[in-house]
Amino acid sequence: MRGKTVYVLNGPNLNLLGQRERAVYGEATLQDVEQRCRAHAAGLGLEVVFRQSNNEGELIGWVHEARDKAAGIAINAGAYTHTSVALHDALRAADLPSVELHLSNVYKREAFRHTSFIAPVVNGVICGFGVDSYVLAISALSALITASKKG
Ligand code: CA2
Repeated sequence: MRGKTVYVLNGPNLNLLGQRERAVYGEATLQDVEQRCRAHAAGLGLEVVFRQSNNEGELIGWVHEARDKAAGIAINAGAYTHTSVALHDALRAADLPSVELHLSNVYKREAFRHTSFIAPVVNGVICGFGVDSYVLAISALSALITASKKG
């Protein structure tokens, strides 16, 4: 049901979580992240559609789909965060409550990760808390959805 569904979208290379670069991204696999998201969302009365793609166009298609099927979007766009005008345009057009999130604190890292093409078109950004960034993003999304229903 649209009003209770949130899309949690994951961009390129996040399928490798828990397998490589554990010092940067932690031990959890993407499947572990999905389970954490589902459990946390259930406690808030929300259902999760959880997806990952290495393809920019597929991510954009899911943002379009969310417009009709979801109450909000949490997105870790991976490296597309720092490059994608197309994702910026899609999120702006979706016009849903939305949160950008990152596992790592991108501001402690290379300068090219300090720019987000997505941040200007989402409600807020969460980064640097590992898998908890997903949990925090879902909590924020839940509050945004509740507030948008009242408005
Ligand atoms: O910190 C994040 O969540 C990022 O979105 C992760 C992206 C990175 O490009 C962003 O700047 C910050 C990279 C995801 C790649 O994930 C990997 C996981 C394991 C091994 C290799 C890559």
